[in-house]
Amino acid sequence: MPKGSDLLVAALENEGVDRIFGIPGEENLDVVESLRGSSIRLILTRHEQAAAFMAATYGRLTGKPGVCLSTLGPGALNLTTAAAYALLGAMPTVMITGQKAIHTSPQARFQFVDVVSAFKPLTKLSRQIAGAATIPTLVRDAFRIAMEERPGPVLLELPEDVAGEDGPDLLPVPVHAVEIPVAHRAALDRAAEMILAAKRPLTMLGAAASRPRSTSGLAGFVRRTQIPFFTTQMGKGTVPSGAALYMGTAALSERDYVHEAVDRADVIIAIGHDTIEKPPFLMGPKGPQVIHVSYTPATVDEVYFPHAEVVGDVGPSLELLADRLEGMLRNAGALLPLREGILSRITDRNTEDRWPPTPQRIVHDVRQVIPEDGIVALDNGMYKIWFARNYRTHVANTLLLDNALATMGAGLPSAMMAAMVYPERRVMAVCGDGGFMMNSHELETAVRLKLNLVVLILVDGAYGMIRWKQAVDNFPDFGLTFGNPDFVKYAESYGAKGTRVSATADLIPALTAAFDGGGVHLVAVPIDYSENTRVLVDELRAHWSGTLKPLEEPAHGV
Ligand SMILES: Cc1ncc(C[n+]2csc(CCOP(=O)(O)OP(=O)(O)O)c2C)c(N)n1
Ligand SMILES: [Mg+2]
Repeated sequence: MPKGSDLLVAALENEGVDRIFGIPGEENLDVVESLRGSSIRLILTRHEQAAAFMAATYGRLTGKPGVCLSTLGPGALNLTTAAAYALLGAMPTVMITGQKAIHTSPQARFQFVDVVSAFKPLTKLSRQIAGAATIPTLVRDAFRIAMEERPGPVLLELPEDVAGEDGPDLLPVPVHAVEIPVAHRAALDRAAEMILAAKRPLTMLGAAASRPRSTSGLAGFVRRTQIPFFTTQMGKGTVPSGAALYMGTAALSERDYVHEAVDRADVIIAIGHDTIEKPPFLMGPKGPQVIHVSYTPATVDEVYFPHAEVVGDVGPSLELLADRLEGMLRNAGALLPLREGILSRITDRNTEDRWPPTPQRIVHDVRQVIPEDGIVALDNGMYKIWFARNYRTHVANTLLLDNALATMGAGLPSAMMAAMVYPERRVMAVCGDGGFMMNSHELETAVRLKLNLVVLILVDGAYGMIRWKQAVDNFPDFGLTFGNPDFVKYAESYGAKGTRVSATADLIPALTAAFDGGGVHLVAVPIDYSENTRVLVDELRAHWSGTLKPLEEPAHGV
């Protein structure tokens, strides 16, 4: 007779799960034993948060839920930040937590936390499994909910006695494919009419455009309409071969160079925009007409209130929309003349060799050593704005950043997951010296898993982004600096390799050597953050107040 944990593991195998990340506690020991005889690999991490970041990133990259495991109380609570990361970032994830026995209470309330309630606001579904017989259906439902648009995390709590109890000999619930309906004809006609009437149309690719299932239809839409596009931070890289129509990435909400185009657009086709992202532009009463194209209807917000919606499976719906537009858009390229001005200003100073290197130079050099399909996973810090703005991408999900929860600590685990999913590609984590230290212990996991991974640490001895905001807001410089370990020795103590870059010209050779050498290799480089204020405040302010020569007006259609 199978016990509860056997039914759970059989149900997970049925979902195609091949690895589970986490740290078991005594309440999970039945599950661990069932895993021992299964096809699923248990991958231990050094903190539950990292396990859940990895599981969420698996979901983000594959569209199928990643799975993580923890004990009750303290272990489960360590999953909370990553649950929020998966919820805000729409990453399918299944979290399995242990719990005290529910039929008897031999340990009274020791370590008891109401985990199911704690996770209600952090998940799409948070449930206790109260009996072994319900396991096959609950697991199937959990995976369905985690994957379904809008994807996100689900928590299943398996109490110790339910895991150990004999259950009926049930088969898992078979998995079948589910297609998402395509947008309604009336919605497509309405959207087409607005786009055909536009004088200066612009497409925007948002977070949901990066879903693995989205990306093929998008490229076709861009190619067939020839409307230029910009992206949000999480929508980067979704249009292969669309480079000639790329206008930039909106890393700031307003008054960056890309807003030269955004502010002139009269119709914006917002594909996959999710208002969980920091706004890529601010809608106002006199702004452009916005058409929301996504899997789910728009959430209306103060700065996002679309005028029309095309709701349905994004790829096929865009194909139908392109059918109505192809060859009929006289003004498709009206904003294109702005492109060169915008992009050349973005790349300003990116080959300057001052020491320490500028953020622009670091982004430039990283791009040189990462092939088109290579993956850069960012932690959260000031450099994220520079990478979002300056790092050009040609393949979906090749710049993994978190512009939703924007948590520190996810950079290294998400890069580790990318290296596991794509062992044949180059993968690099880029972290600040603050964010790296939040999960730096996972270097041990990365070494143990024999991953090939380069970890680039940008050293400023500070929580730089907050320090910068403090300065911009005219507060005195106070309270945001810290000391660092010797990063090279630190890496070596984990069995990884380490390099300290001490001249700007050495960065590319150091990164290249790190990739060529294989294994886990940490590269530490200082960064000159004086550019933050020089560009992101002074230069942009001067530009928009007219002391710099404004970009040329588009040649026609404006
Ligand atoms: C878990 C978490 N804590 C705090 C913050 C607020 N925060 C955002 S960026 C930042 C500083 C990041 O410092 P570092 O990683 O060194 O990057 P830097 O900006 O210095 O390049 C902080 C504290 C956050 N986003 N997430
Ligand atoms: Mg820092």
